[in-house]
Amino acid sequence: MHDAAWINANLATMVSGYGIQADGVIAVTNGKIDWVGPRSEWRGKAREEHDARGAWITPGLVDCHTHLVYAGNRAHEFELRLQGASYEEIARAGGGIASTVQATRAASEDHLVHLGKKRLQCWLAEGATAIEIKSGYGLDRDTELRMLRAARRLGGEMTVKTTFLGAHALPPEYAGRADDYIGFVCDDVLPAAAKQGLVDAVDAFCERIAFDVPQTSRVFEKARALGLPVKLHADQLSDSGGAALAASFRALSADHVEYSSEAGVEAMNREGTVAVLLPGAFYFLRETKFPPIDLLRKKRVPIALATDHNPGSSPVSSPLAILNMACTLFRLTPEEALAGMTRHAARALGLQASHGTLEVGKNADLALWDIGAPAELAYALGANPCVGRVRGGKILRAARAAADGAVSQENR
Ligand code: DI6
Ligand code: FE
Repeated sequence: MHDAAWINANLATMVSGYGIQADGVIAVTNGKIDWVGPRSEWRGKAREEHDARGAWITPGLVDCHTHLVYAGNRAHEFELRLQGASYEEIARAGGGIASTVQATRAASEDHLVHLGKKRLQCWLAEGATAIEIKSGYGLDRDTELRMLRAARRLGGEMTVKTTFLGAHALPPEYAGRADDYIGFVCDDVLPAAAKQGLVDAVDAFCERIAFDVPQTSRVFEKARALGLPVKLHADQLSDSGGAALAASFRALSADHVEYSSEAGVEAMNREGTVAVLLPGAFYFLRETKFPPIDLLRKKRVPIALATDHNPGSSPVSSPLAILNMACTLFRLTPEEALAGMTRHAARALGLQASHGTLEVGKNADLALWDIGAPAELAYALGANPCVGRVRGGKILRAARAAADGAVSQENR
């Protein structure tokens, strides 16, 4: 006897390609998927049987790169940029990340949780069941730890993976002393955060406006010593050798990678490092340098997608909009885009054993959609078709229809 089953559903299992199972059934027990297949072969019984009424079911979306916890916003900088200032100019003039650091340092943990919860509603409404949240707007011990604790507290809403990003920017009190700041991060903040069990992975911003390769390596050496996996903001604004550096530490992912070289991409392939593309930042900063998509495809580097939600370069709170941007801006196929927010995103977080596909043994984290075909998830912009979300086998909420799915007449 299964705990629950969804019948009369079309499944995009995402095991390979879309992995389509038309008129399928998915059953769950103890929070795990324990049967997936065609209705014609379903002989099981479930304590709760849900009629999905023709809805499509995909794995819950996984957003593998966000800076969701912070205070304040940067709408004013948006206005400045529209008058001609560049993102780098604003950062060099003391705005940018530094202005969010100021606001975040002044915010209590409860307030950060409150703001985070409010933001998270958009991800919940669009079928996300897992999200990564970085620190990096504290840049001092107390605030970095506070951000990570706040991120952990958001774990009641969905699976949250926390990433320590102490090496995000140079705080004003360390102006002109980047090496000293890296020492402080490695000897003080990171060990303290790790000791309190607040860190699932370690990230850094390797860029000419942030930290160079030797500084980033020091942070990664420390992560390795603490037994923590790494990921990297790599080659976003220039070819800083970030992709190759990430790969040399067997990073879970190298993110952005617009300027990554062929050697960098080859190294990622060798070491199994996922490329995380962030079209929201590309769009918002009006970048023109495209990530090396064909090379990533050719070298068989898995391509994940994420919102990069942050107040400076990607104030995007819609995973579905990112699917669309990945196709429109980067020419990914809708199938690649959906795989990028499910299967490959799970891998970028080290969650491939439990998330990202509809397979026996994985967590019963599902999203139900009022669509006629999975390509619609990437095709339409601004019309949220999510009609249900299941986490660990439990129905969490319906965005706008019955909790067990309801597909409109025209999509049957
Ligand atoms: N790269 C980004 O795009 C964000 N951080 C990073 O390392 C920007 C963060 C911000 O501008 O607040
Ligand atoms: Fe980022």
